[in-house]
Amino acid sequence: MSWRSYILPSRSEGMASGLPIDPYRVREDFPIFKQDKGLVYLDSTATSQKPLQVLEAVKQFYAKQNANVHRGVYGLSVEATEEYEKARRKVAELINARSPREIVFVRNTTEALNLVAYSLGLNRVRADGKVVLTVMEHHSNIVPWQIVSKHRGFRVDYVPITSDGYLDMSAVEEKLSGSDVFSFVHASNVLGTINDAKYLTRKAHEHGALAVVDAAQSVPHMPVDVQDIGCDFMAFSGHKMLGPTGIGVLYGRRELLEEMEPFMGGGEMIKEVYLDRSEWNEVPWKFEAGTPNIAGAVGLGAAVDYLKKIGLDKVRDYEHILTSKALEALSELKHVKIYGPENPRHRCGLVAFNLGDIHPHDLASYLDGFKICVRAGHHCAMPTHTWLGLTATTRASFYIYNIPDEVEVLVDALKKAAVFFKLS
Ligand code: 7TS
Repeated sequence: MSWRSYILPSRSEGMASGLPIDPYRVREDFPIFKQDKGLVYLDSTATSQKPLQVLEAVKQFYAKQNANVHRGVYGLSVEATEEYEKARRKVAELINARSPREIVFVRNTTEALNLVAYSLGLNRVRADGKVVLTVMEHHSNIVPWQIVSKHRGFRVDYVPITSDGYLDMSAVEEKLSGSDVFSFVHASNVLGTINDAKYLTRKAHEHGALAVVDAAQSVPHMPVDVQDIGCDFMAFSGHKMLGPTGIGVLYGRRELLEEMEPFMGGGEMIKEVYLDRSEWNEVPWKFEAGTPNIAGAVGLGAAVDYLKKIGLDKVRDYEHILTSKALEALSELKHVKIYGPENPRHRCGLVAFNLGDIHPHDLASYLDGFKICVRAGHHCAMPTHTWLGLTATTRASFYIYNIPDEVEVLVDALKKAAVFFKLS
């Protein structure tokens, strides 16, 4: 592949005044941008890049504190356990959980949602009951419920989407009637729509349903307070918020976690094991079978520190600026069709679009020729695409290390693509 890379402006040329975040300062912490100065990374919705502080925390753990947790009485193991539990406290504080005991470490959002679907679906949802989802869910909040409903027989129903890309609020009451669980996405990874999690939780509770929030695209990008929202469960991934892959979080209200059956069995999650039965450990360890991703949790703790130092309100404000700029610039292009709400205040930091009839995979490959990384496909949200009447879109997404000029780089490359693919 021969790269026709854009030269991104240096800090002095490109520094826009008055931004909530100095992205040039942020970029200095991310080795990937030093290694490749022409890289235009617009795929943080899939996974974020990692700052030195996170890399260093993981390295330090393995170099100096590595031992298994909750097992040894020797000093090193106690130290490793302390580091692991410290990370849990940081995550609890980030989302304002009442206690670190409400934070379960898992692999990712997918595992967190499977845990909830299996534990609630096998034990709590009535066989003649109903689980309500929305049409804008990621597959990880659809497929586990479908699998479990096959065993139990409960119905799975969906809140539809309006033509302008919002949840159809007029349908919420009717869908929730007779339901046991309402599991919904906080911010859509395709439409960008930010749903009112507090309102939806209240509606779930009014109907006697538990509220589960898929916060994979919200916790990394905006202040999120589980007590204010009032939800029963919340799922998110470390790798989308500057942390390592293989570490994710399930927040659950303590009373509920205590009542629930575990999702996986094995070491760590038990108090006593007999040949005919076992007794579970206390929460959250009851849900953490086997050796966890200790270094991953430590890395996530460092990512939380990093984000808190910047301030998630600033992260949100900065992404709003980038998203507004992208929406404006893309909508001026002749062949571009943008999906999701028009108002950038109602969106998170991503824009899914199509350019004429160019297949998103062809477009993404063309853009890759300029070192522009965008995602193409159904983004693990096939029902959302079916609703759009499409099989695929191209998606650009932003984070704290993106600079406003990268929007222009994308727009310029899209203009070239229109010529290259001979759009009339
Ligand atoms: N929920 C939402 C809203 C997501 O965007 C994703 C990942 C997940 C759940 C699953 O997260 P995981 O960490 O368990 O994989 N979304 C995407 C995406 O849009 N492109 O790649 C992954």
